[in-house]
Amino acid sequence: MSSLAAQAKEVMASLLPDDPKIKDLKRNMVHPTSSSQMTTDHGVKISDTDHWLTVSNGSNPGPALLEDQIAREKIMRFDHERIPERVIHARGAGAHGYFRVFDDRASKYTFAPTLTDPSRTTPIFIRFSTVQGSKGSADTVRDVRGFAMKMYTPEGNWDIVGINVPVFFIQDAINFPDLVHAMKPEPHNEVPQGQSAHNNFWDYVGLRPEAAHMVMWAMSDRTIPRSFRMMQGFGVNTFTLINAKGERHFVKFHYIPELGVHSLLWDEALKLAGQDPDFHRKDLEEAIKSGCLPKWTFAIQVIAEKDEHNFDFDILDATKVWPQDLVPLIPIGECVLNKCVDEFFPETEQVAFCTSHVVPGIGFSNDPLLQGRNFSYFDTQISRLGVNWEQLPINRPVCPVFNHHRDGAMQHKINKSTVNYHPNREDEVQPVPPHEGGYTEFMEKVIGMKQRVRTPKFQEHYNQAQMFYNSLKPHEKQHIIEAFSFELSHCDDERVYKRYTDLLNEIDFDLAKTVAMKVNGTIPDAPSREKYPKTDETLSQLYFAPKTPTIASRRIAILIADGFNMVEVTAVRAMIAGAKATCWIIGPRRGKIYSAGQSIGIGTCLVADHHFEDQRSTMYDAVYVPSGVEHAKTLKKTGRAIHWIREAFAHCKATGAIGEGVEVVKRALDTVEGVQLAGLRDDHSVVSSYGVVTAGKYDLSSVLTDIIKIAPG
Ligand code: HDE
Repeated sequence: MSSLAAQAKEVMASLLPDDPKIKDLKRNMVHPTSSSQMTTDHGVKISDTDHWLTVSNGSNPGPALLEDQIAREKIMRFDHERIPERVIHARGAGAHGYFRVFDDRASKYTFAPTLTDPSRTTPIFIRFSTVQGSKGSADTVRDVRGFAMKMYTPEGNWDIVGINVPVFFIQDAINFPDLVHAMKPEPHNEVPQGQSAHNNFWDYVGLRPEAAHMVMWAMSDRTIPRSFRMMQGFGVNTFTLINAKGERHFVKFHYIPELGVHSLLWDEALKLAGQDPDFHRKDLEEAIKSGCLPKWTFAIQVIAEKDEHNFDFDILDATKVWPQDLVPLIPIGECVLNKCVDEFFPETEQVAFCTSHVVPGIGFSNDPLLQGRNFSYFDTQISRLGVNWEQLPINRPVCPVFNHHRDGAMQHKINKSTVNYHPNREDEVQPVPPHEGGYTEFMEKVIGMKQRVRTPKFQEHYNQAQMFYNSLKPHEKQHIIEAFSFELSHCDDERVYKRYTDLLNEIDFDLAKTVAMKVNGTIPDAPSREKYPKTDETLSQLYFAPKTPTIASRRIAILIADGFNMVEVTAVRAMIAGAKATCWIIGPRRGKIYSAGQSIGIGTCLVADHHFEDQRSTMYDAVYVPSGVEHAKTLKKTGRAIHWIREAFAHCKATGAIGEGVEVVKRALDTVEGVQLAGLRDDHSVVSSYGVVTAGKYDLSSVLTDIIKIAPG
């Protein structure tokens, strides 16, 4: 077992025994072994599972008999394996973990012990998802990612059903079915899958300008994340916190990834969607299993009730962020994922979230999107999983559940009681007063006329879209321009792409002009409105880069062929492991690759994990080519190996080479202007150009020193 895996096992072992949710799930676990005997669902042992009962003369097959209850059961169970996939967020991956607060700093705002008691470790389950694509679509498509967390608290389950951007497309829940219909594959031909690049989506958002801000986020690098582990998370809607004095604050929830926020390039994302459609779910599993536990700081933004109207936007409008210079982030705790699911369907597929599931100390606001969500989630779980969905192992709370709800499909509880109503003569199952922990709504004075209305501040749509764009770095802006150019070029209805390029001019003149020129849209003559002056540096994903740069959990490919330098590769691998990255040997074939000075078939070798064709540079974060005369000669002649290096370079990945390896990299990049590689030299100096790091030589003594310094144990 690798040292990282051992470390991970240790971390998990230290955490899991006390984890009440994992203990709870164990009640339903079955552990089949080689001595487990096969039975029907009603428990009768089965002697033959391979041959349908037939009438046969022994030499020709005869008719199959319907009386074969064993075959019938097997086929019928299979026929009914599928349940409806989620109407949106169908494709996802999840993991278990825990949440802890640093101290009681949030007690100023809430009395919820989960957010205030540092001695408490709350089990969590997080499911990440894409939105548009169906269950079998690819992971790396351009799409917002779901970021839904269930906390199993002693006061009941609390779900924060968030995403990886801070705003949403619409303000009022009544528009949601239209939005989703427009975004999903078109009704006449069910095209496209896992993409928003089509007429209906751009038609809808062009006619609904409140979507402008979120569309900017959707076209940014945020929607092509490198990993679920490298995404920020946002609760988006405005909730409320209630403290022990009965005071209420508005709150937004945030997650900040320990590893920083990182994205793929669009070309990588496109290629990965075909080369490895499971890239993100595999990444999550690989990180947890190798001991690089995904971790986020959990933070809140709070606004006192009295300050609700002090902003130029409505704080209950989900298309707006609360700029952090006005409402600072308060880090209060951390979320860590430490256990992969044991079986996908009962855990990741059956987990079901509800925004309406909050615990005492946390409440809702009049955010019109949230109000609608509070209805929709419970409702959709009934159609997906049945009315007793909260009894499913992954969804059931770790605290006692008693009430007078009864029956329904798949009821698992057997209430030993003669009464199932309240009040009852036995005083059984009574409501709990607030001071003993019963949930109570905040008393709020509400005066108004019953009407369908969008209040004035909800009618301003472009200020924050501009603020977002103007807060980005030049390369982030360039990526947005390219994303719009890609998406609108996929729309072939002139009304659609012309209207959207018109709308872009409300956000930025240059953006609108450049995109319009690219997609044959409406080229503006002048900006259609004044620039909104505000910027917020925290909107750029670079803002959340870790203070100390790290390669932890990154995937590094070492390209080798027979004749490579074993001592050097051993040293580099040890260094990579020491830095908690993972290292993969890629060679001309999977299996043994022999080092310099060895005859092929005998002597020291490394086992290549993959060959150049079965994996691509897109699946790795960096590439390294060691020294070795024969090895370099082979790689220089191998088109796919040369392509690996070129492609990695084009995707701005770090590329390293030593000794003769430099010649290989030079060969790959010889047509790239501006990249001057040092080539073979006698010294040990390191030269870096455009992310390509080369060294003339790596001498044995320093290699050994490095191994000793880094090798674990
Ligand atoms: Fe959802 N959303 N949503 N949504 N949503 C669902 O519930 C809905 C919204 C989000 O991993 C559905 O169980 C309405 C905002 C995530 O299981 C459904 C409205 C945000 C997930 C539903 C919204 C989200 C869902 C489909 C507008 C970000 C996946 C399956 C009022 C803050 C959760 C399901 C998982 C799933 C309804 C808007 C996030 C139909 C009506 C805003 C992460 O109930």
